[in-house]
Amino acid sequence: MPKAAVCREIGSPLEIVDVDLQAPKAGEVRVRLGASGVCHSDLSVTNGTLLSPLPSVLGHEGAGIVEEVGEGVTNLEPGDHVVISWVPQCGECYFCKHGQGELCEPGSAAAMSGGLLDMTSRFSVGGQPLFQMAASGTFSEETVIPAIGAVKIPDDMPLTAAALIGCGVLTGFGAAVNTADIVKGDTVAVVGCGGVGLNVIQGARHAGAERIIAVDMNDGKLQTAQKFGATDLVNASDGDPVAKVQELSGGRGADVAFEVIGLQETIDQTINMARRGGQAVLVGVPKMDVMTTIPAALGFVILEKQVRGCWYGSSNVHQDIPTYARLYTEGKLMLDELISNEITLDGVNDALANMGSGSIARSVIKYS
Ligand code: PAD
Ligand code: ZN
Repeated sequence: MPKAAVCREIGSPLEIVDVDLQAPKAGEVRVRLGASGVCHSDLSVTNGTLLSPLPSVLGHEGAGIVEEVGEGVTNLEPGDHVVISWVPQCGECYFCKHGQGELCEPGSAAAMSGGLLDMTSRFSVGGQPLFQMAASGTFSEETVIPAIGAVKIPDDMPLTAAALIGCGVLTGFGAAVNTADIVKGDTVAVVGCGGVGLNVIQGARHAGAERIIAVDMNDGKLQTAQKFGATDLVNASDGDPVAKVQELSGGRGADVAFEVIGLQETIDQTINMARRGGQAVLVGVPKMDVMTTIPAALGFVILEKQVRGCWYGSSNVHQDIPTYARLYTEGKLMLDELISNEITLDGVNDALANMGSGSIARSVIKYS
């Protein structure tokens, strides 16, 4: 019986309990988790910002080893090391065929349902079914997921580092290299320098941005941002961050500005930080009733600004996960540096509570 962290209702701490896990059905695999990162989206489920069916095994940023494969699975075998994709990508639907695997039709439906591709979950406790967050459920020693949601990585890659690829890197790095059109020499602003924002920063550097302005309210987060490639640091509590970014970019604003928090105020700031003709990329997931208040004519039409939503870094996980594993091996992707805290599953509630602390980039649960 695997031990798992279950969110029963909004506002309550996660319960650490032994759960029942069904065997993989056709097209599914059972994965023994090596590690799982703790992402702000997990916290957002616990406080009701992100709507997800409950009760549920949370966690969606994981890596592990395949233990068992269901009928018809040909792409994986027991012993394979994998990163879990929280949008399983089928490669065959309209969106996958149009280069937008992050919007995969069956994968998105599964992720939203709290189950797998047939919309049912494999977890239960005392006979009561438990949903699994985003077709994953990585706050568990073991999980069952669709085989198309498990992407093979080299056996010698540490699973703690690999886990971070599953959400923070695919989303953050992907926002910079896939969603945005950064060109060499660009000035970029990144608003929010947590686990995802730090990956936007390293992605922007990889894409050739010359100036990377990190904006946060916490000096500890800004210091970490500098290690990941930020060239200028703006503490948003010290005055208007929009004016500061404009001042740092010759009065023009940033070629590309990223919002990586999920608040109305910072979304508006980010759109205002983008230069005329520039891009604002929205990564942070706000509460469902949050509206942006930017005027249509001056905000978008006359200044010709583009606003792009970014889901899962516009990633093709089957291509991008192996690429990120390779970049890590080549020393071109900082993953170990993202891990500020290795914890056990029992420490997950503390990790969620401490997410705002300046010394934390990512807490990572390490399973034995
Ligand atoms: P995090 O909590 O690690 O980082 C958030 C950062 O924002 C912290 O460094 C805070 O100090 C900073 N911050 C908070 N308020 C302000 C403010 N007013 N001004 C400036 N800085 C501030 O979160 P994370 O990096 O794990 O996640 C960030 C967001 O991205 C969150 O909304 C999460 O749900 C979302 C996300 N989106 C996707 C996607 O596909 N779009 C995927 C994964 C996560
Ligand atoms: Zn996440």
